[in-house]
Amino acid sequence: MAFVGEVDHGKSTLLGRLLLDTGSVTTDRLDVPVEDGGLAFLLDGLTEERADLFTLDTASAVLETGSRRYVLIDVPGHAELLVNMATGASRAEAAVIVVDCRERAAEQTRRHMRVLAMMGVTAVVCAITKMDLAGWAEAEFHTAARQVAALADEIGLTLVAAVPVSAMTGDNVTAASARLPWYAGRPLLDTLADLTPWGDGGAPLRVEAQDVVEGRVLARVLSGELRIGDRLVAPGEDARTALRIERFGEPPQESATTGDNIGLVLSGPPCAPGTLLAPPTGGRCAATGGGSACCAPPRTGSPRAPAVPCAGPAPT
Ligand SMILES: Nc1nc2c(ncn2[C@@H]2O[C@H](COP(=O)(O)OP(=O)(O)OP(=O)(O)O)[C@@H](O)[C@H]2O)c(=O)[nH]1
Ligand SMILES: [Mg+2]
Repeated sequence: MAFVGEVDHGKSTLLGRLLLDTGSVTTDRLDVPVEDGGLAFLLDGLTEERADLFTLDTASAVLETGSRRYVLIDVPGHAELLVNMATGASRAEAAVIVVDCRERAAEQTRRHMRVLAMMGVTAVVCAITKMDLAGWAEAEFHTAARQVAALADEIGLTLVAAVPVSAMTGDNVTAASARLPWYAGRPLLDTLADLTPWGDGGAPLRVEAQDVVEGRVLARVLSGELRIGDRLVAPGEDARTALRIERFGEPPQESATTGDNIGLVLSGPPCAPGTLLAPPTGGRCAATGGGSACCAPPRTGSPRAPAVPCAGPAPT
C-alpha cells in the first residue's frame, strides 16, 4: 500500500503513526521526539532525508493487524522525485492519498494519482491530515475531501473513503477520536481493509526496465502477463510496443509472466534503467493502441536517474 501525495503533507509522519499505534514498531525506535518529526524519521532513515526534512528514496514497513498484513510504502512527494515515486509505488496494490487539510491536493497529488491509475491501482483511501492545525474543523475536511473526490473522478480512481486524521496527535488513525464528533465514519486503519487488491482481472501488467544492453531492455515482469504487441508507457513518455521477448539462452517468446527476467525489444526511444512500464489503459493490457493519456507529466530530473542515456534505438 503506497502513501502518496504532495511534499510535506505528512505521508511519512502518518505512516510512522500507523506503525507506532499498532505496535508494529516500539517507542524505543523513536530517537527523535514526535513533536520534532520523529514519526517521519522512522521511515526517513537517510542522513540527507533527516537533514532536509523530506523523503528522497522509498521505504517500506510491515504492519500486521489481527487479520491482515500490510506492506506500507512511503514515497517522496517532491516534484523532482516523480521517478522515485513511481518506482516505489510499482509494487503497490492499493494507495492512501495524504492531503494536508489546510493546503489541499495540488499538481503533485494529481501526478501521483495518474501514476496509480497507470499502474492499475484503482481504489484509494484519502487521509485528510493535520486536522489539529485546522482546529479539527469539519468545513476544512469536507472542502479537502470534495476536492480529492473530484480529482479521483477525473483520473478514474475510486475513492473508497476520506478520513480526517492528525498524524501528529494520532487522532482517528487507529481509534475513533472525541475531537472529531462530527465524523461518523471509521478510523483510517479500519478503512484500509476495504481496499481489496486486484479484482477478477488479476494483477495488472507492470514491467521494470533494469538495464539496456545493445538496444535490448533487460527487464523484470513485476506482475501480470506481457505479450508481443502489447503497448507500454512510462510516466511522461510516449507509448512503446513490445516487439520481441527473449529469455537467456532460449528462442524468442510470445509472452512473459510475473517474476520473469527478460530481454525486451521495444519500439520508440530507449528507456532508462529503473523505468516502470505499464499499459496505457491503466495497468490492464488491452492489446494494442491507446496513446499515453494515463501518463504523468515529464520527469524533471532525479538523484536516482541514470547519469548517461542508455543505448541507442532498439533494433527492428
Ligand atoms: N501538526 C501536525 N504536523 C504534522 C502532521 N503530519 C505531519 N506533520 C508535520 O509536517 C511536516 C511534513 O511531514 P512529513 O511526514 O515529513 O511529510 P511528507 O509528506 O512525508 O513529505 P515528503 O516526504 O517530503 O514528501 C513535518 O514537520 C511533520 O512533523 C499532523 O498531523 N499535524
Ligand atoms: Mg516523507
